[in-house]
Amino acid sequence: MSDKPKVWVSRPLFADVLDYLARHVEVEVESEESTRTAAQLRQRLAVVDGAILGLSERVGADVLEGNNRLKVIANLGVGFNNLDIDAMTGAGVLATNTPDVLNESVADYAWALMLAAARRVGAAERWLRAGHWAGSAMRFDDWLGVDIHGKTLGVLGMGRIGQAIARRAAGFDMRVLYHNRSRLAADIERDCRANWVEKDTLLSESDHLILVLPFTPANRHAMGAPELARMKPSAVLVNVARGGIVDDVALAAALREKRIGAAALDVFEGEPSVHPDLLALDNVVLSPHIASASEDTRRAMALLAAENLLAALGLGQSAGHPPTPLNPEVMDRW
Ligand code: 8YV
Repeated sequence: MSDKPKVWVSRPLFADVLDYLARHVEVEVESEESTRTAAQLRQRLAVVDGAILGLSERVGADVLEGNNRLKVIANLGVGFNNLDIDAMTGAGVLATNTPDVLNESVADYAWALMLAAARRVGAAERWLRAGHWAGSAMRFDDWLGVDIHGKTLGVLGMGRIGQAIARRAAGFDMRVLYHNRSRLAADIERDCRANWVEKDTLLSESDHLILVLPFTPANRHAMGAPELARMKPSAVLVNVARGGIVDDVALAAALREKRIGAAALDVFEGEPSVHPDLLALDNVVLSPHIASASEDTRRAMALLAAENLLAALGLGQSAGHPPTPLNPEVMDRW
């Protein structure tokens, strides 16, 4: 039997990242991503020193109960609403996430969704693939979308990803408004060419509104029926943040009744299920939570998670100093 620490990786990862881990620890990796109950997770985590998990694994006090071995959970994502940080701190387990390495790729993808929804790329492609183009008399005023250039971009949640989204707007000659609990420093606002406004103003003035808020209980349904009602009837709404920030049923109703123009969603309440009301609509672009999924970025996220995991176990090139800890105070108690 190996005397190396033992770690569990809950889904397939890049081979070179697994090789890096295997140089230092005994690794058990799942060959596919699957949903586990709290009891299954508790069992799995009871026999390892560390784990790399993803957003579909929820870790709370119930999962950690009686576990005296586990030291670290490295989450594959910047968001960590799947982890109960207080419960982890109470149990002496370090939590880490993967900030920054994904900012630019998520910003790229938010733009891809905004462009696709505004110019009806998904619906047009479905129509073409269904064979409707050949043989149809296409009209000059068919397939009209709304412009992006010269319009007003709104960003709700102006952290590092929000700022990366805003900076891209200069190339499209857009006016940029944002709302955040706290206003950004003047030099960052200048760099992003963005102006802070109240949330109501953001809702009513944005032609295109991108949500980049972290999920907290207070942000649940931050975009519900009352907020949607304030938007322009031509507006495009994009969510690359978290399911649950938008009330999906209220959004589907607003899209169906053309109270807003279009939407694009990468995240959903209760994902991987998508509400049937959304699936029934043509003016919404839907994607399966892939905003960070570029080759380079997913690799960088996996490597950062691996580095965090090893460092917490006193191994690897950052031994003892996990690069991006969420509750570093637990390390004082080890
Ligand atoms: C996911 C994300 O981690 O970083 C986050 O918070 O939501 C994404 O990058 C990724 O899609 C894997 O589920």
